[in-house]
Amino acid sequence: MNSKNCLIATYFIATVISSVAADISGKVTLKGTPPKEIVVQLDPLCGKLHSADSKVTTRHFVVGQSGELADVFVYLKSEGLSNAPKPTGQTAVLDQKSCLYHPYILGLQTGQTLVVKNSDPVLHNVHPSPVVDGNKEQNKAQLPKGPDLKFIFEMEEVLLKFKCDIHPWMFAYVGVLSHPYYSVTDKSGAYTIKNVPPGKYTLIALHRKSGKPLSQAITLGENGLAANFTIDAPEPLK
Ligand SMILES: [Cu+2]
Repeated sequence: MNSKNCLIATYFIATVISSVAADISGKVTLKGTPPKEIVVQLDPLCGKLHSADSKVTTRHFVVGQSGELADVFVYLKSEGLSNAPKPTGQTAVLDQKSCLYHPYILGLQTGQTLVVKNSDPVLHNVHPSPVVDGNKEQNKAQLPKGPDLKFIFEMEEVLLKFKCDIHPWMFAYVGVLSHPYYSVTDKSGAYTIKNVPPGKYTLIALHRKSGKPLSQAITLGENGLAANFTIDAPEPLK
């Protein structure tokens, strides 16, 4: 093989290797009875956006009939992932609807744009409150159905709190990671982390109100992997 062909072959092999990727998926279940949610006292403007007979509560434990636990942030520990792909230009979206943030928990990559929308006929105040140096605290008013706001964070922070200073019940939490390998469980407790290169990792499941995150050492092959977690409900306060 001459040097030119050798170079082409090397490029081809490198491309094939880097294109092998697999999914990590599974379910998260809550064991035990979650604490009762607290009814939120809305102000009159936000109250009008909900039907009179519906009660708005905190969203700490969103649990299905068989313990399926939503809003668990499942992600890979960043060790060994310094060569992970950078954000592709696709944005993440956080919306304000009926005076609540949607979603409640979401993931974001460092350097990726988070678009915050206001779908409400109500003024909101978007106040990301990071605690990690290098992530900027900001506080921006957003007019009723006003233009989108955009935020970028440069440092990992799990979880970074968003709040609204006008409506003290409004919170969202953003898992900011330096790589794109994260997911949030849906109402069936299911998550999928897509297109991960094969390797050894630490997989972490974090539910904001359940104490310590759980972790599993995993070895991901080309065929993907299933990994489930069971999270204990916190002990009731005595
Ligand atoms: Cu608000």
